Amino acid sequence: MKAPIKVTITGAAGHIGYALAFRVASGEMFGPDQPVILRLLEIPQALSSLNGVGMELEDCALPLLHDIVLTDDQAIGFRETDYAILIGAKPRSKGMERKDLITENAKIFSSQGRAINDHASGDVRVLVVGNPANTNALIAAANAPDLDRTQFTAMTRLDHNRALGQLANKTNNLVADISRMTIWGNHSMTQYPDIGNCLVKGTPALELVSRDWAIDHFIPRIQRRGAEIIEARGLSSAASAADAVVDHVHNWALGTPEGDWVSMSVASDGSYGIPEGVVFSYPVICKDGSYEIVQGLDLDEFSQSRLKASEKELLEERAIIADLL
Ligand code: NAX
Repeated sequence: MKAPIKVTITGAAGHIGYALAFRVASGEMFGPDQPVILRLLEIPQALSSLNGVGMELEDCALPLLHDIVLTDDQAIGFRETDYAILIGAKPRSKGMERKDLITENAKIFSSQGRAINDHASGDVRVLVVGNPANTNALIAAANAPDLDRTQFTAMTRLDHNRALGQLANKTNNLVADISRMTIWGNHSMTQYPDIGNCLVKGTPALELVSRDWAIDHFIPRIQRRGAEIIEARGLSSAASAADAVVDHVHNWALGTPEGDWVSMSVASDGSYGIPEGVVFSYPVICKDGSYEIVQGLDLDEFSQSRLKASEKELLEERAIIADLL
């Protein structure tokens, strides 16, 4: 039997964490023959609730789950971990300014970046989900000097999957028929869901749907999908967010399908004119546990202006937390 993979989930008693832990433990993230050890990290006030999650995990009698660690101690939570999934974050409270949200969360992610640096496996891979996810990933990476910034990513896979769903509906196809979807930029309202390179059963998507539909309906719908879910459920996306975490890490660890790519927010290497280091969502191809940004895609004037808008927002966010970098 393979050696277990250690997976840390922060905020594991929260909505997304609760939806995620069972799926990781049942083998969906790393495959049906790969045991896992779960390290679930919470704040002290949530430990009772976290204990309940631990009990339920035990009660599932999952053969791949070799151990469960429940803790509010970062040194224990990140000890020798292979994958750190950072979900726990401060929610935006009523009347809170965006700047305050960024500053509050910056404290959490700088501290977790240091703890990952000091305690995790040297080969750890980090996925930041807690918002503002891209800037939190930048902060965590900046506080982990012994690790490479390519080990830190942020999640735009939920946006990517939402985009696949909407295009499949519109063209009366299955999501499995669609390839080369791209989310560019920040996980925020400035993100740019781009079907310019998409293929539907091998046909360019823009031969099947109009550019006007993409601009007037598709893009704003993906950008606002989170709000649409909250309006309908009275709660934010949790199951679909957990599903996107499974997809993101699964592809990163085990590779993307031949001929396709996925969207991941990664440290820019200057690709497509984005300043180096900014954590920006790109189309990426994953293989053997690493990723490469897809190069050479044509971006028309409209697309370039969308990338610039997201870049501007990310640079503004970076300026707010510059003292932590
Ligand atoms: P919840 O409020 O249900 O859960 C958050 C959990 O994190 C709580 O149990 C809390 O005790 C814990 N927590 C807070 N600070 C912590 C810390 N320092 N260490 C460990 N645990 C800590 O929120 P939930 O709905 O699960 O959402 C979590 C985060 O995901 C939010 O920031 C949310 O905005 C973000 N999202 C990001 C998405 C993305 O695509 N990148 C999509 C979904 C989601 O909106």
